[in-house]
Amino acid sequence: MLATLFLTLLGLGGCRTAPRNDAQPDIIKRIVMKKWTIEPNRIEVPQGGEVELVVTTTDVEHGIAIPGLDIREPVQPGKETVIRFKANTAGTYPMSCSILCGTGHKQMTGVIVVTAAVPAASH
Ligand SMILES: [Cu+2]
Repeated sequence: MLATLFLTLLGLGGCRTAPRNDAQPDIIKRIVMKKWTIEPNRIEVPQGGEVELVVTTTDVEHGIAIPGLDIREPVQPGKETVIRFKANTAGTYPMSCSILCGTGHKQMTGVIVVTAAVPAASH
């Protein structure tokens, strides 16, 4: 219901900056980066879904890198980094911070899990 409302509002012509991929997202996930975690550090999305990631930082500049999905974007304080992708292939895609941000930089890791499509009956 909320998603429908959100999409309706978008359809009415909000002045949102357009991400690279203009397909409407099925799934929107927020990611918060900070010294030295990525929260949540595990995100599951269903195969075939149009996914939007909204990434923010609560301290310094970080970067979100998901090499298996060809994603690498800076994440700056006070801004939302909006990334869209289609989850074509099931699997586990490691994500990490791509900008050296201090001693705990290497701890900033997580995974995007694209779960294989299942029969509709299970929904
Ligand atoms: Cu970082």
